[in-house]
Amino acid sequence: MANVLHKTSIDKTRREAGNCLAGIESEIYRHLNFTLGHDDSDVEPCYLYRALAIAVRDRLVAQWKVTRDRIASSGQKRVSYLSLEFLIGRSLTNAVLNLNLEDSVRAALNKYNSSLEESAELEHDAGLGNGGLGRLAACFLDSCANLQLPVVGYGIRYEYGMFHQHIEDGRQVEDPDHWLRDGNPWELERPEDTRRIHFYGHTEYFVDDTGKTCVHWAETDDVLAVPHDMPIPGHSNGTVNTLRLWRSSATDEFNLDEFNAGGYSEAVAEKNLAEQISMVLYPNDSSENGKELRLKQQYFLVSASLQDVIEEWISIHGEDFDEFASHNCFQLNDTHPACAVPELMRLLMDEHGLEWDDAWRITRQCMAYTNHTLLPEALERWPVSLFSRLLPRLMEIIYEIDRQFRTQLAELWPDDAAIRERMSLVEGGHHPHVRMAYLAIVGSFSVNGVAGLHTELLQSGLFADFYKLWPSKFNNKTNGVTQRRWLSHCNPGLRDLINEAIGSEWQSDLPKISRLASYAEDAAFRDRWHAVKQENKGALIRHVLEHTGVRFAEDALLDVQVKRIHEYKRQLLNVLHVIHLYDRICRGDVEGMVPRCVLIGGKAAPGYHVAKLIIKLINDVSAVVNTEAKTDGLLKLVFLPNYCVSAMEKICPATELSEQISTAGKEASGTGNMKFMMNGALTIGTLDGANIEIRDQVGEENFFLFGMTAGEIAETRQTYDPNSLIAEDEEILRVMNLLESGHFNASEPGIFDILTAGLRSAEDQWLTIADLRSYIDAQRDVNKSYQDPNNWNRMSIMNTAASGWFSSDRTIQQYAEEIWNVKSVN
Ligand code: 26Q
Repeated sequence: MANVLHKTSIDKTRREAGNCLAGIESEIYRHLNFTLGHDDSDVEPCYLYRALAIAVRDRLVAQWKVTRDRIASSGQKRVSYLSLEFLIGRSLTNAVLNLNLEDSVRAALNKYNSSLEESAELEHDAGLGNGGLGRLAACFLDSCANLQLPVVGYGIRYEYGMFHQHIEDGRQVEDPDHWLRDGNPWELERPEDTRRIHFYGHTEYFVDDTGKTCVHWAETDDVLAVPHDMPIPGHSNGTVNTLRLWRSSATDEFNLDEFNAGGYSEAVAEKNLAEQISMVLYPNDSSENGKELRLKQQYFLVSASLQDVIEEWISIHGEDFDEFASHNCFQLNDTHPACAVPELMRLLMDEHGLEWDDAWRITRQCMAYTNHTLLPEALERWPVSLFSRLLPRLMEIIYEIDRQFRTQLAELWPDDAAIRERMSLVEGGHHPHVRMAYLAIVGSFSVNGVAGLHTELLQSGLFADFYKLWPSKFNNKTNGVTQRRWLSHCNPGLRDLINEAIGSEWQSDLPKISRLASYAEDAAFRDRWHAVKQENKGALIRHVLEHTGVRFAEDALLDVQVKRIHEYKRQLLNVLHVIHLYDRICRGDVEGMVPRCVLIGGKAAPGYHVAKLIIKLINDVSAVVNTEAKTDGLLKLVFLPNYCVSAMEKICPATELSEQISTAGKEASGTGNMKFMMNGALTIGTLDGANIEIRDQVGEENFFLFGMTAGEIAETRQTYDPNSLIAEDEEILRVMNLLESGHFNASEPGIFDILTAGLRSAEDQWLTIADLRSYIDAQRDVNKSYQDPNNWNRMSIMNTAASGWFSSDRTIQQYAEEIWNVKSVN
């Protein structure tokens, strides 16, 4: 007991040291002068940022080691979160606030005539993800550190993250994101933990001294995985967890033979090949693209991470794996790391001598799989031919898992050969494929969806056969987002107002934010709430003006849709509504119309032509709408280029209306919807993904619902006739006529024909026209509610007050209790 007290008091002293003003100021000075070699007299902002970042990092490093030791000595079960994406964004403000350093940092920067905001803006986003799935992984790490859970994130240190987007002539142009070019103060390279990864080659069978048949994966091309660790601080709790990102590097011996043969260039070229693996993040988030390099990335991450965990296990327990599964859990972020199933089998059998049955029992006890999509085109399938060539030993293991699984199915349903084909891990035919989702399901003890409806649809549709076989494997974990980044840090004005009203406990216990509900009836509080929103709008309006040249009005309803551009997310539906408003304005039908500014942002996958055309349409409609004199003071539309984490930090505090308008049954969860709600935006949305739960929490009177349910969508598909719907609705007909007459693309006739033909097609997957009337009507309700600021502000407060359920702390607590079976270490 005395020991424990002693340790706690050290931690407390450390935490307090984090708040010492003279400390941080002198450390910035020291790093400026000695670490960076700059004169203190005339400091450039970028050096000030770096000196500050290193000073803050030093504090993290001290707590980091304490956290590691504490976890090691606890002997607790550990979780590895395996993900090809971690969309971290910036780290400076996050670290400063979590360390309670805000006041001292501000004071120190003040002496250099600078500010925390100025420094923060100089940091490049760590854009190591596409969108929802990657940002979810980042929110989860934040919550794990906040809850002091022993969870390590494992990912890839891409040299180039998500591309930057700019617009030329209305079209998306991609620029490389060389985010590491100025160095990265938020990582520590750990060459001592380098791992070796095998590719290609073939397998050889031999009998060892004990008479056991063993497998050797021979003549491989090897690559090294070098870890770079990023600190993940908890919220003022002394915990700093780890995100371990792997960089690929050539092996040392790669060039010897070639050098000796005089093949210098060949040797260097080979080095490039090895280093390609961690070079770039694949920028598609909704369809697999079948590239060999992508499969290499997946295996690279998985093998390095599993070896890491096993090495650490052996350093403590030796080669005894009996307790391995009760001390380790691997959470697979979608199927991207699903190779972990056969790779853990391989490591346990080929490298550590376990028998198949023992290895299989362990594997199935420690793998858990999260599904993030219902779109069939996004389900990963890899050609057996590619798999066998790149990872021959893994392919053999998959075939054996499949053989045993089929045997089990044959015993259960001897007369049903069809179900064996349907459920097999290897899809037959002339070009057989590995079904990664089925591999993940068969190899895991838990399969979860990311929102209530999504999990139900997985169980009744995509994975129905597996649900019938193993109902208890399936569970739901509705997504959440971290209120630290998505309210406290990005919206300090609202944070302070909330703290004043109800205290600050909500920052690590979001359900407490429900105490705000009673303030919705307080007129003075509503005015202050409104004032904060107006101030945030002002800041965003300046940002939009600077980046697009379009000036939004302060008194206009700020209506926002930011997310990846995809047909199922229906940015087109939003544009059709804008065209409808434009048409009404041109006709003079403006009675009661509140001024509205519509902002759309998001990236299109570079190979997704229709998504790119939607961006072009938004820009072309915007050019016409914003220059028409009649719309002045009533309507504006802009496409804000390069939507990313740090852009969302400016956008969500200012947003009044959040557009969550996907075709029901298509958006697994959505997480932007939660960020907007937390910041007091009202949602106009379909009954899709987590929108359903948002509406349940906030009440139907505080949510603008429209559109068909997932069930109605499925039914309507059979008889869908968009042309009749258009012909029978005069307002919709006018919108289509404007679009089809070339009104928005006079200089490039016909460019949007693909889009209009899609809208009119009975085969339209997204049923945009089917929901348009209902959407226009719901937007009329929005308009009406906005006319009365008292009413609107009341609803806005109620949205923030009802957002408690959508903290990723809640989500992670559920993962910890219901899947991982881990407890906090403190
Ligand atoms: C797959 C193979 C090859 C290359 C890329 C990919 C790939 C990469 C990323 C496929 C999908 C993704 C990302 C998917 C994603 O972000 N899904 C979103 O996940 C969120 C978090 O659960 C949900 O809220 C969203 O509804 C879901 O669309």
